[in-house]
Amino acid sequence: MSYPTGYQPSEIWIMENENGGTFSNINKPTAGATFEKELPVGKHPLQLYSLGTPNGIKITIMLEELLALGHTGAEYDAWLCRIHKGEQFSSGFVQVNPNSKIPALVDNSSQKQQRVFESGAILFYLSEKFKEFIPINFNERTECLSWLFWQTGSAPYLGGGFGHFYKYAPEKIKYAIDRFSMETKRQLDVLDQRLSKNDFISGQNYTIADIAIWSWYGQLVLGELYNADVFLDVAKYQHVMAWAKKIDNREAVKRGKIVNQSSSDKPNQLRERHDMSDFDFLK
Ligand SMILES: N[C@@H](CCC(=O)N[C@@H](CS)C(=O)NCC(=O)O)C(=O)O
Repeated sequence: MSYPTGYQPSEIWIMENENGGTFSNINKPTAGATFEKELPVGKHPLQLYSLGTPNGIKITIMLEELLALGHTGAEYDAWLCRIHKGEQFSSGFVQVNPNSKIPALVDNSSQKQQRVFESGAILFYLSEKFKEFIPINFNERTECLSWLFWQTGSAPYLGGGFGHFYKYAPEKIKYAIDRFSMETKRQLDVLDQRLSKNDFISGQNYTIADIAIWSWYGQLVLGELYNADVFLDVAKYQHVMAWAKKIDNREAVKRGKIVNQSSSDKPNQLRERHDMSDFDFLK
């Protein structure tokens, strides 16, 4: 077992300057802007401020899927928000998302500008706006939204729990890694059982639930997240694996997952996206 030996919580928690973790330089216990800076605005109706993390690529995949269906109103400018440099705390970003997390979207297509934050809310907004990737039938729609909310509620155990302690924490704490590995595997089993009886997460059609869940759990089983595929023995989840590969082969997914990518361990990167021709280097 590895624990911080001798640690006793004080009566009142006090922030220490450095906890040594990967995100220690940006994390703090207060909200709001820390510096004045406007966000850039491009020529398209939709302005996305994001980063190519699993939460970020949900939106770029959705937008690329909409464009692939011919929805020109889904044209977008994707601007890079470098969260490790604290850009989510600019006054412009906080106006779009008071929670200072990517992704954040501004829709300038109508007279009244609309901001949308939270990746699940953005996916839902886009599916409502374009009437795509969400079932019309009330019961099927409810099933789809249940899975969408499942994703936003479950992924923090995968990302903030498993991923944080397996990859980012300054020391390997067995208790934390055990707890969140167990929960991540339980979640993979939930998905595997669901996909053993359905082609896609919410039924027979590809929806925003697949986009949201693939970005985390699909990438995880494909070995594209935390390099944890062997550790979590993901090959065991055969239905999740087959579904993940099927979605990974979609052209819109191939495009969407490289937008706002700045991570050095990803093979293809498109730091900003302003036009379909930006993807020409993939051909
Ligand atoms: N529930 C949010 C989570 C968003 C989120 O955690 N974004 C992370 C990157 S994946 C972020 O911006 N972190 C910056 C920070 O914590 O300061 C969503 O689904 O949009």
